[in-house]
Amino acid sequence: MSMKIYQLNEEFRNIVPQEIVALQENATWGNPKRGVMDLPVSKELLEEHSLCAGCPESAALRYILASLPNPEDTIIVNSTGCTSLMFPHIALHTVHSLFGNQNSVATGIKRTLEWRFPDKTKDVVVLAGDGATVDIGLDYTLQSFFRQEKITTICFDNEVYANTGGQESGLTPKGHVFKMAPKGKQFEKVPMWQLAIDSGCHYVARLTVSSPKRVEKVIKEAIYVAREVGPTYVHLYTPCILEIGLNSDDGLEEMRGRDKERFKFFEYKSPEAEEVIKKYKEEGLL
Ligand SMILES: Cc1ncc(C[n+]2csc(CCOP(=O)(O)OP(=O)(O)O)c2C)c(N)n1
Ligand code: SF4
Ligand SMILES: [Mg+2]
Repeated sequence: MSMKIYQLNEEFRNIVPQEIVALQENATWGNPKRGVMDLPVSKELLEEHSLCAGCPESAALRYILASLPNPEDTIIVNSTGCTSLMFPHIALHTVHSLFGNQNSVATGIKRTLEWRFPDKTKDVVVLAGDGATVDIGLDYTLQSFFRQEKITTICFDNEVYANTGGQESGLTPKGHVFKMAPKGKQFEKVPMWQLAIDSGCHYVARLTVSSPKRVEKVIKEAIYVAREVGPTYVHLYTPCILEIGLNSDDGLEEMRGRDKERFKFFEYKSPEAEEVIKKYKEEGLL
């Protein structure tokens, strides 16, 4: 690793996945201008992850990891679900929290780091599925917004409880039928991005992960605003190709279709957030 946090044991150099060797040799850590353009030479999520082949969650995480401005001092708090299958395969500080508790755990970590390292920048990012963020964890998610915690919350919305076999979630659209929701969803999709604005988030974005550059812009803005102002929320459509019956190479087309309708790019910035974004643009970091 460029920041010498992870060191490759030389005796294993010939047998570890070559991506680990590439990561040690080419990692972009320490360069705040790093981004998705670096992915051809260096990527933190190994190809041998245990998600379904072609799952858009893996592409989304790859883009996010490439876009973190400060990966060596970033802690990602995750929750149970398909997203948690990726974390054993990445080179970054992560915490796996009990399902739904992720924003409370992140709050404790952020506050402790600010107290322990007052002169250092430490970014805390929550990354969890729709079930964890909006159903079982909704209270903890919103309470962290009300308290103005300086953390970024990213929801991977695949509109279903994928990891447990296809139950409907609050983010399933009305009428959708899943294996374990055979009658079809009876009520509307929860407008989580609007709840985030109403609950005090300073930067909110809703998008699919069809465009890596757009994901990079959103993640950087969300992290810089959380660092300086308060809570930020990013809502990403990462369809579960398995549960909606698509092939492994259909995820991108599915997202492009949704770009034009219910996941049309949407962004909200508070006046304080606008100021921070302007400052980082002037510094050439956005
Ligand atoms: C406290 C607790 N309650 C319930 C579960 C069972 N559980 C595991 S994953 C999951 C659903 C995850 O759905 P989501 O957050 O949407 O993530 P996805 O798998 O769709 O990425 C549930 C209910 C659990 N592991 N722990
Ligand atoms: S079950 Fe769905 S969300 Fe989970 S890894 Fe497979 S495609 Fe991705
Ligand atoms: Mg889900």
